[in-house]
Amino acid sequence: MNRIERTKWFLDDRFGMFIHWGLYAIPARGEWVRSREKMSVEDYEEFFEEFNPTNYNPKEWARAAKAAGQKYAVLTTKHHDGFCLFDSKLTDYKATNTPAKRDLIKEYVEAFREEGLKVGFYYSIIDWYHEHYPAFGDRNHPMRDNEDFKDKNIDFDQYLEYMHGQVRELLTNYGKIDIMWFDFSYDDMTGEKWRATELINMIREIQPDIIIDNRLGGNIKSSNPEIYAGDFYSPEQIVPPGGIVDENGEQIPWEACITLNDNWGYHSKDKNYKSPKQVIRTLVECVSKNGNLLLNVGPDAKGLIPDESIEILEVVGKWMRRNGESIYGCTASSLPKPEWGRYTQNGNKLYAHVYDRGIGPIYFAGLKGKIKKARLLADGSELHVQTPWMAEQYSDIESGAFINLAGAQLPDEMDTVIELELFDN
Ligand code: FHN
Repeated sequence: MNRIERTKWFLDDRFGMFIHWGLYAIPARGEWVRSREKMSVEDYEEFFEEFNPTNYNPKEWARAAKAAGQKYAVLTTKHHDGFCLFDSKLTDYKATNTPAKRDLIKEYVEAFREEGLKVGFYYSIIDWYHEHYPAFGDRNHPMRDNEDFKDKNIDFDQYLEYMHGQVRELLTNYGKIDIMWFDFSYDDMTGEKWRATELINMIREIQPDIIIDNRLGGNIKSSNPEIYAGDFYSPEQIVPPGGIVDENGEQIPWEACITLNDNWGYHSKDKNYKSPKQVIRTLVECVSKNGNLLLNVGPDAKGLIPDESIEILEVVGKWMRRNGESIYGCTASSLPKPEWGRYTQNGNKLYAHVYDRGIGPIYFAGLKGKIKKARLLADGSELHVQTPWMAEQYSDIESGAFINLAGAQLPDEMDTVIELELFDN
């Protein structure tokens, strides 16, 4: 399979759930708490000894994702702190050795598969726990300034054996995995520093159809990318203004990963949540630029997704139930972005995402004589294409078409979608 074949389902599904969860949910100050506070592994140990998410039920997570219209999920199997949510045979620093005594990844995979979602694994190639991962002088390591770590004997190959071995475990022990989400390369810690070619060859041997992000390094935008440059680009906390194309101007798969508040991992004081409208319009913007949205939740130490996140996902899901056809299987339209919102398209179905009601009819530049029929997507109700009185005297109607919307306000102020069936060319 080549990248286009491998990523077809991914580009159809468009919308996934990112889940950042681990020991850092107990201090509840985000997943970088050890680095930010230069916390020793000894000080962090209390969380290992305490971790027991008694309310962890991944079936609930899966149902919330499905109800939100998310088609796949990516869960942290190990974040930078090195704590493994899965029963790795290569370390004792794992959930099965905490009071939880559970393989949290096994339960996640089974629950999300049961709900019909595809499953992905996030795996941090950075590891602040492993003794042979560089610490003193590293850009991010919690012990980067600690002189006690200055003369440590680091045999990075021992770390790489561990890292490659864990990836093998993850892709061997949990059935078919759909996405491998590595995170992240930096400075000279990139590409073959990770023995990335060897890693990818091993992955492709075990799970040939799996898709992989671009954070092992290399240049996915090259016309001849390295084998480890990835299947999709992974912009973070941003929707790339012009989408993402390779050096030949060809579209490449991309997925924007975005938090609901300002933290990936649980942060009890971070109440700066985005609105459902912002989430819906971000998803539409991604699709209108040929991209996906991976929307993050950070469950708490008990294993519950924060109520604020659940409430946002419920509103998004309600919109998706009525308007999901304008997302799934859709891509950018060749039409320029209209003043009142955005377009997404799927074959001869053009979806007009109207954000600004304006007054009078909605104007569709370039679509004169091209619209076979128009419907309000949410309820299927008929809309009429008609040129208003005198319009020919004062508007550019050489190319445009008008559709009347009843009422001064939009039916859905978050995003009113008009489905335009176009005549076949
Ligand atoms: O450092 C990580 C961060 O904790 C989080 O996992 C994000 C998600 O893509 N990736 C890295 C950079 O922010």
